[in-house]
Amino acid sequence: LGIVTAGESHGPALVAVLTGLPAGLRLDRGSVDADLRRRQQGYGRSPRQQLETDVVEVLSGLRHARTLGTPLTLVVRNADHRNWTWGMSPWEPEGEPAGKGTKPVTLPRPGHADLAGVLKYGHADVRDALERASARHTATHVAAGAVAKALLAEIGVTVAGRPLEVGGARGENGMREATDAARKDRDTLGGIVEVVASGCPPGLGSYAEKGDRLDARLAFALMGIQAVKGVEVGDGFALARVRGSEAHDEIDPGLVRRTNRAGGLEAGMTNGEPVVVRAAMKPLPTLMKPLDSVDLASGEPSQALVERSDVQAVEALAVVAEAAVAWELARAAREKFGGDAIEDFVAAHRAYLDRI
Ligand code: EPS
Repeated sequence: LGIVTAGESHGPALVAVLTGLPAGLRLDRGSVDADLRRRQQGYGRSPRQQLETDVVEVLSGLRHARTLGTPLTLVVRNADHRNWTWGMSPWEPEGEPAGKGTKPVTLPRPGHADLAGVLKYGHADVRDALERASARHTATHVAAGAVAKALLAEIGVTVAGRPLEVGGARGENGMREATDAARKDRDTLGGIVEVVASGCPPGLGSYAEKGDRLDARLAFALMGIQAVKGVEVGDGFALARVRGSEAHDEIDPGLVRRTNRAGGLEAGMTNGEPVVVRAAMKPLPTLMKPLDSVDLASGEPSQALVERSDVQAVEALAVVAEAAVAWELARAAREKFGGDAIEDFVAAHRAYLDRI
């Protein structure tokens, strides 16, 4: 499976092109849109989410809700673009400047792509960096993740993400209280999410090479999400503090494990237990009470850009992380079971289970 995404946060649309899907996979539009909606919800989200009602459009690769085995093109439009038609015009804008994005941004936010982005690419306007770096484009990865989950469902694999902590607080009420307190202080928060994949057969991924290891690939997939600063597989860092006798998952007859400290992954392969991974998100870098920065136009000390922002987006991250894990597992399953046609994929999975 391959994926290429494109699109700016306030441009006309976000796009994903998915390659390598078996033909004949049934997709349900409602399920894709439901995941897009889940990503937009969550306590502490930005007012931007009231402007957007993300839905998927398909431009290629699908006929009568079944994949054709050809590139599947998914589009999510940015409703907010109507306020940025001059500011984000792909071509030389026509007429007088109007709407948003008409003045260059020169106040980089610590923690965002702003400073390194303009230095790297030689942009004069921070907007030229922040638009693509924005977590808005996680919408396309969530749509792709919904497709991956449909493929995984064919072999009985389910993937679910959930928030564990917001700003160090646990439990629904604790997370809300922490969010309210940060909002009141015009500050932002991060948090921790967990994704569990059940029904994975043993042997997805491989120890043959670094790049084949599924734990490494899942870490890559999660670290690639905006604002993620840490990834843990199973008991992760805690395993470094216990003895071997308390760290490993002993094997019972029937080849089941008494514990799952490894998070379902040994030597870069699934071992038949649920895959458990966690991702840590830093606090969002757009603060209503801005951090110190430098005005790139004058070189003088100043304060960072203040725009509307989420207080926290940890629930959104849970959905995005679920999609990332689903995508990587679907990729590993497609490598293991092949399948130009969905029937071949399912039959190879069944034959493998019979063998083991
Ligand atoms: C984001 C900044 C905000 C967020 C955005 C990610 O956008 P805006 O500048 O338009 O208010 O709302 O996330 C989304 C739009 C989304 O759909 O998740 C950023 O800088 O990363």
